Amino acid sequence: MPSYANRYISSLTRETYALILAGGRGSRLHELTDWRAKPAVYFGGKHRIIDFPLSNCINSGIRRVGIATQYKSHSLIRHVNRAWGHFKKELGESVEILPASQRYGDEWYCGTADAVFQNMDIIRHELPKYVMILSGDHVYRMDYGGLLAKHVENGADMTVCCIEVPCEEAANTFGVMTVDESKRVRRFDEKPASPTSVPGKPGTCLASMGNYIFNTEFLFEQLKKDAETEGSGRDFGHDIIPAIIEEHNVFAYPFRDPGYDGQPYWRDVGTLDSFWEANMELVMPEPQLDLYDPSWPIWTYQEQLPPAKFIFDNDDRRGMAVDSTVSGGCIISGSLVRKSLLFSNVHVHSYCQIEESVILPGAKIQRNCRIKRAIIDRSCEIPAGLEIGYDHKVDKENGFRVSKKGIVLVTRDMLNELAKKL
Ligand code: ADQ
Ligand code: ADP
Repeated sequence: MPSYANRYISSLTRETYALILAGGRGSRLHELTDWRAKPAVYFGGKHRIIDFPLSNCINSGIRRVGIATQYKSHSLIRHVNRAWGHFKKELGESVEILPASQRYGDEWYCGTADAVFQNMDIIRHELPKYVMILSGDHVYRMDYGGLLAKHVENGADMTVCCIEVPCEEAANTFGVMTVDESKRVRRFDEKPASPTSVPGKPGTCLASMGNYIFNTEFLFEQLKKDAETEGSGRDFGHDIIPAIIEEHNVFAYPFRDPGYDGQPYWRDVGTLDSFWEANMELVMPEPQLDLYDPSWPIWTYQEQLPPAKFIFDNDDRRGMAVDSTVSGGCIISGSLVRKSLLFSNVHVHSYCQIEESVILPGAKIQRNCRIKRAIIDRSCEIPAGLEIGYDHKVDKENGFRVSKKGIVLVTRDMLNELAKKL
């Protein structure tokens, strides 16, 4: 590679505007997304899901970013303003929230393509050569520079990021594509019941990650055409991609983890089970997602908090956490925490045992609680003596949600209802 290769890529990232789609509800996360959009859901002991695509943009040198929001956006907007509000317009940097505001007609964002269509003038104002459309729903680390370079090298009108996944995982869930030897997309089915396998790899298909690069003018033409098409669902996967693959240069870009030979790390965390599992992976000794890698930091809102504190209580019981992550502001007093993630400001009082659980910020666990394989939502106050995750019949009677794989979700609303019954 010529020595100016990286500068060449940086000129491409500078000419790119990224639009993160963050309007989706994420209904399979149930009550965890009752009051926040999926991209605002907490993840990994310290972050929110949207911090991943945002950090990927910043680390890749893409510093003009819009975030299209719609559903229950207050928590997302607050987080983005606190964590990402310091970019300087004067330096050509900006992270901007683009709420659905009926700027073209009197509809909210009807679909993903409409969320971009309704912001065309804002994007045009930035004069980017490329527009990168990203799903705000996934956890992964990716250098978008390589993707942009490949898009340009291919002479593509549009590029779709893809990843190989088992067909049964993709069925009814992902857009699935077929490509030729040059990786040009020849067929695209949105959420097919029976996905087509990759030639020579039965049972594995090529799924869209919901991340796209477009040449700006090409994108605008397609969005306008789509807006005039009777019956269009105004969605990239259902409508735009299938309509353009015959006549235009649409390429697939396979996502790889640099320095990692196996399956790249990319998690949908769209269900309570996958959310819990992806968090649990992080307390394993060597998780594939390395949040401690200084070369690709995942930025977030860093609240000013005192350090985590572990206390021997009056009965000489040790407060301790093992195989766990514990954030700032936490106090664990005379209790054992194992294989768990404690977000900031969690207080665990004496005689408790917490195992394989995800405890979101500000939760308070009173004395004598036993909690296993649970997700405890933000600011929950778990009353003394409560057992969670030991008997699912009791958990359900208490009004908690038990997932397919037996993970128990507890929210403030559920605890309020339980308190009324007691
Ligand atoms: P889905 O994830 O099912 O499939 P969708 O629900 O439209 O698609 O969400 C895509 C992204 O857009 C999410 O980040 C969501 O938060 C956001 N979003 C949804 N509706 C929105 C709206 N009205 N306004 C703003 N943002 C909105 C897509 C592709 C598939 C691909 C998967 C990968 O369509 O082809 O395989 O992503 O997860
Ligand atoms: P996050 O923890 O994601 O920041 P919050 O718990 O602060 O989210 O909730 C996000 C928004 O939803 C806030 O505007 C909050 O006031 C509102 N909210 C949360 N729970 C309830 C509730 N039970 N009833 C009414 N509004 C709620």
